[in-house]
This record gives sequence, C-alpha cells and structure tokens, in this order.
Amino acid sequence: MGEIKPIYLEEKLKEIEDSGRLDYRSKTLPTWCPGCGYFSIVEAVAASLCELNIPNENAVMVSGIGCSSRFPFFVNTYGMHTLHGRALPVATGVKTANDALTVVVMGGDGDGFAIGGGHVPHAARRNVDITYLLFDNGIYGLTKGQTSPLSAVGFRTPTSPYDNPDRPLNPLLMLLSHGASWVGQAYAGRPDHLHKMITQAMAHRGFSYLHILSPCVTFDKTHRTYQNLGMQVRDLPADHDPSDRLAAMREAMHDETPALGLYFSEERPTLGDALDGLVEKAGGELPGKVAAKPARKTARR
Ligand SMILES: Cc1ncc(C[n+]2csc(CCOP(=O)(O)OP(=O)(O)O)c2C)c(N)n1
Ligand code: SF4
Ligand SMILES: [Mg+2]
Repeated sequence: MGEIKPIYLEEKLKEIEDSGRLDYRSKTLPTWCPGCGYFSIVEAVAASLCELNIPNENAVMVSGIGCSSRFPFFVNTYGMHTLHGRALPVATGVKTANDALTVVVMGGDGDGFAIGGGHVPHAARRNVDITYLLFDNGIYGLTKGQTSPLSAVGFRTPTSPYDNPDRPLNPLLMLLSHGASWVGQAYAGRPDHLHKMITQAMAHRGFSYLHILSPCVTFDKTHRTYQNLGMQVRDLPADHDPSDRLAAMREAMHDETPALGLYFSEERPTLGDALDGLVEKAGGELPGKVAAKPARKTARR
C-alpha cells in the first residue's frame, strides 16, 4: 500500500498558485450556494484551459440562463451570457466567424433540454467544433427548484407537489443518436476525473458533449445528492471501445447507475470544413483565416 501523506493548506495553495490556473479565474467570485457542484466545474475548466495552454483571449465561454450559466463571469476569458436556451446557436456563430477560437458552451439541464432542446441535435449533427458542458442537477436551480426534463420520476418539487410522474430524457443516448462526435460523462464529486474529461473534450476537433452530474444542494435534498450520486456512479467498463457507437448506446441505457468516462469519439469533418468546401465549390475565395495567437511558450503547471 502506498504511503498516505497529509495535505497542508499552505502547500495546496502554493500548488494552485504555481499551476498557473488562477490566471484563468476572474476577480468575480462565484455566487453559487456553498456546496454547489458547480464550484468543481469552474476549477476543472480553469485547469483544462491552463493544461491546454490556450491564451485567455482565444477562449470564449458562451452560456444561456441559469445558475450554471453564470459561469462566464467567473473565468478570465471572453464570455457571452446569452438568452435562456440559446447558447448553442450563438456559439455556432462565434466559431464560424473565427475558427481560431476555443469555444465552450455551458448551461443547465433546463437550459439545454427544455427551452433549448431544439438546438442540441443540430449542433451535434453538423459537428460544430465546440465543446458543450451540460451541468445536470436535474432541477431548475435559479428559479428555485422546479422539475426539468432530466428530473427523476418521483421527485417532489414546487411544480410536482405530488411527485414528478414524467420519465426523464436520456441525454447521452440522444447525443449519440444525433451524431455528436465526442460524448462523455463526468461527476462534479470526482474533480480529478472531471478535469481530465474536460481537457479531452476541449482537445477534440468537432462537437464534444460532456454530461456533468452535479448536485443542487439547496433545492434537492432527496435525489441527486452527493450521497446518492456517490453510490450510483461507476466507471465505464475497462474494455469499452469508444469507437463503437452502438456499444456506447448500450452503456447509456443504464441510466440508473450512470457510468463515467468517454462513451464515444470519432474524427469527421466539422461544420467549418463543410463551409470551406462549399465556398470552394461555389468558386469563391476563402477569406484569410484569423491566425490563432501562439500558445504560451511554457505551460506553468
Ligand atoms: C425565456 C425564458 N424563460 C424562462 C426563464 C426563467 N428561467 C431562468 S433560468 C431557468 C431554468 C434554470 O434551470 P437550468 O437550466 O437547469 O439551470 P440551473 O439553474 O439548474 O443551473 C428558467 C426557467 C427565462 N429566464 N427566460
Ligand atoms: S440553487 Fe442549486 S444549482 Fe443554484 S447555486 Fe444553489 S446549489 Fe447550485
Ligand atoms: Mg439545472
């Protein structure tokens, strides 16, 4: 058995300072409730931007409306806090206008699968080269705890005082069938794994969808709690083949015991590639691509 070492606060603070990831946090501190799962997501995104050495001015965070969608305020990058459910089309425009940018979309389960649900299939099938981080707390947090399309059956909320009778959607299965070229799942209670998954999702060329399970500690005391999720989540089987879409769909069917990890990944032309091809076919000239700023010389980790 390996040696167990205590972690001292001073050492931890020094490690965080030396890592360089604080450069990706803004001076605005998150306004989330203490204990909200979203804190580990902002930490993980900052760590991934740092690890991938993405210049702050080359990254754009685009969100909708919700507690989760406050995210762009808390990172030191460009950001757009758009309309409820409309982050994906805005992000598609940003990426299409300037392919050199790293565009990350974030939002809640209500934002993405209720009001914004119509946009998800199209971003996936067109393989827009952006990353979509879906913060799934199974509830409308910002508006004080109503059911969302991802709420569990039997969940009692202000909009379901006699228990929620509606079967939740299965977002992983949907994204796999819509044609997303990268699909994964992580849990806010496993921050190291979450960070690895976000890094992989951002590094993928094409539409990457990361489903992040995250407790709303204020409005859900019974279902998606740290205690319940801690017992439910498992890793994808070690022999899972992420190039096999059908195998990924079979795994996604086990939504009672959600598996964490990379479900599916494939390389295929992006929307940007298709548009460039279209310009060429029409005999037009491609405008000079805006050059990406060079990555920082050394990763400060
Ligand atoms: C067009 C429109 N409809 C409704 C609302 C009210 N509203 C704001 S956030 C929200 C849902 C938030 O839930 P979710 O997207 O899951 O994010 P969370 O707060 O849980 O992170 C709703 C219904 C709104 N702001 N705009
Ligand atoms: S209401 Fe829920 S989702 Fe919103 S910040 Fe508080 S704990 Fe997080
Ligand atoms: Mg929510």
